[in-house]
Formats: sequence, structure tokens, C-alpha cells
Amino acid sequence: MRLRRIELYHVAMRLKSRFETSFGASVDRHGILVKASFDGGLEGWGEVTADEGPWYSYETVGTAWLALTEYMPPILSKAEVTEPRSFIDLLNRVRGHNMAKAGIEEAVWDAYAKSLGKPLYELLGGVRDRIVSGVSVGIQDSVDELLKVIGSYLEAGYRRIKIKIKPGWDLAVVRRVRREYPDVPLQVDANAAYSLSDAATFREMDDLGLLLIEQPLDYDDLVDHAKLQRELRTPVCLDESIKTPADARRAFELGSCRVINIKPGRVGGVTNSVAIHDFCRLAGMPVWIGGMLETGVGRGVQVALATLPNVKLPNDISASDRYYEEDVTEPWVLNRDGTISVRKSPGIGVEPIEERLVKHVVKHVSIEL
Ligand code: OSB
Ligand code: MG
Repeated sequence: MRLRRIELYHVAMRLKSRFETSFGASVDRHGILVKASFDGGLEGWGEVTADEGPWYSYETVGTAWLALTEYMPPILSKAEVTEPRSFIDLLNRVRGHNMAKAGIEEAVWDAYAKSLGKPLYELLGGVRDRIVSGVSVGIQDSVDELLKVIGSYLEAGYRRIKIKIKPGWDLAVVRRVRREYPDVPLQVDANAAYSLSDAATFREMDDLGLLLIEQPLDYDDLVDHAKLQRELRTPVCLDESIKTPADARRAFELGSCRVINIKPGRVGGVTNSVAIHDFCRLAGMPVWIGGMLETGVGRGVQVALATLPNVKLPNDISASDRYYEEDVTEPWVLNRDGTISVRKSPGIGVEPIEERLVKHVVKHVSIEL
């Protein structure tokens, strides 16, 4: 397979409801959809999950656009892809910029799977054909509002609730939710809003029967997380701190966490996600697949990864209608048992529908390689 052209679509998708975390609130989800075209008409799609500003990570739509238009084309020029597993090695001449890399790497995996006529999850060695769907609930204006929102997601069938926390919206809020829903699988995500001096808050959360506490401390820290994890029975789960397979190994060796949230965008795509999954499997550390409010394209990659055997916890992979009035692909839907079914068609199983895509495109470029 010889790579001939990449096309970038900067999209802005209006979210059904404002999504607020400790680092800010989003009304529109920005991102870049990447289309890779090969000799013979073969095409694949991927998604860059960078947002408009450098709040979750340093990458933005702007930095990814620059990396993908200026620095990657010379590297990719007429690249011969025989096996997508080694494609990331080519891209790694660029340091960092994992979300930009993931966009093109996912597109290569999608095209490769299509060339074999196989669904991506099958190529990766997936062991299930439906994945457990959880929902990540943003910070709300009041606890009553939060309880109402959670109630409606449970009604819809979601099997696990994640509550975003920040200083001032934490212990009391989680206690209220726990009192209202004593048996619901529940976890919290701080998006790096605390420091070790807040350890007492987490010691108190230790009694609330949470599945895990996600990224409580600084976004690239491993050492303080290890200190906190030693004080808690509840597993610490790292998100922002794990950007590479090497980070996963370091976190395991230091005891920084007992669970890892794998986001394909954050770690540079499919191959690195599988590498982290495989390392954690050998280390005896469960993983789950996280999300960045992806469109149907990125969600196709998440679903495929969530079929891997060491994905032992519910995922931040919700149905299309949790995020958007209309997705850019055929929608991913929630089954009545709170799962999402894989698609058995080749590749990631979906692709943008032209009439839908054009409604959300802010900027488009086509680069001949
Ligand atoms: O920290 O997991 C996070 C969304 C944007 C940025 C960071 C995070 C999130 C989520 C949403 O929690 C998960 C989803 O896609 O449903
Ligand atoms: Mg997170």
C-alpha cells in the first residue's frame, strides 16, 4: 500500500450539552478528521482528538494542523505500508504530537484492515463483540442537576458513571451521589486538579466504594501519584500522565497507579494503545478505553480497542447521541444491556457521511504526497 494523499478536515461539532471539567468548559468539540488515500483507491479515516486550546494537553487543533501539514508529509511521502504496526516508527521522527500522529496512524490501520476485508477489532485480536459503555458526567450547576443527569443516563442503560471533580466540587458531591445510588459502579476524574497536600480528601473518598480515582495529581507526574496510591485502597488510574508505552512501564515500576485509561489519541494511535494494553496485561494491571468526546470515527477505534482481553473495566465510550444531535458517521448506539456492539464491516466499520461532514467543517486541506 503506497500512501498518495492525506486530507485534513478541521471540524467543530456542537455538543448536546456543555461539558465542564476541572480545566474548563466546552460548548463545541473541535478536532481533525484525517483521510488517507492509497494507490488503487483504498482509503482510511482517523481522528485527531486535540481540542481548540492546550488545556487537557499541550496539543491543539492548531499544533496538530502544523505537524500534519509541515513536518509529517516529507516523512510520509509515498510511504510504503506493508504492516501498520511499524508505521508509528516512521512518525516517531517527530517528537511528541501524539494526537496528530494518532489521526494519520488510525487512518492507515483502517485502510489496511479494509484491504484485508477484516474489521479492525479482529486484526487486533479482540475477544468480544460488544463492549461495556460508561458515561463521563461533567461538572453541573448544582448537585440536584447532577443527580438528575446521572438518573437519565442510568435510565438509558449506561453501566458505569464517572463524575468530574475539582476543588469545591468533590467529596460532598460524590457522597450525595453515592447516597442516592449506593450500588452504581462509580468513579471520579480530577483531570490533575489536586496536589499531595489534598491527600486527606482522597483518603475520605476511599470509603465511598469507587472503582477508581482518575488523574488526581499533576498532568505529567508519576512520583506523587505513587505516594498517594500507597495511602489508598481505591486504585489510582492515570490518564494524562501516560503518553507512551514507556510511561506505562515507569508508572507500573513506581507504583503510581493500579489502572490505566488508554486513549488512542493521547498515546499516538492504535499500535501504542495495543502496546500499553499488552504490557499492562503481563503486569497484571487492568485497563479501560478512555475518550475525548470523539466523533463516530474516533469512537470506531475506541470500540475496536475495547474488545482486547485486558480491558477489564467499563469504558468512556458512550453512544453518539450522548454527545451529538447528529454524528458525522452512522451513529453508535447503546444496546439495552448498556453495551455497544462492534461493527463487523471492514476497518473501523464507519466513515463520515459527506452531507453530514460538510455541515461541521471549519477548514479543509488536501496534501499530495
Ligand atoms: O479526562 O477523560 C477525560 C473529555 C475530554 C477531555 C478529557 C476527558 C474527557 C472525558 C470524556 O472524560 C469521555 C468521553 O469521551 O465520553
Ligand atoms: Mg480523564
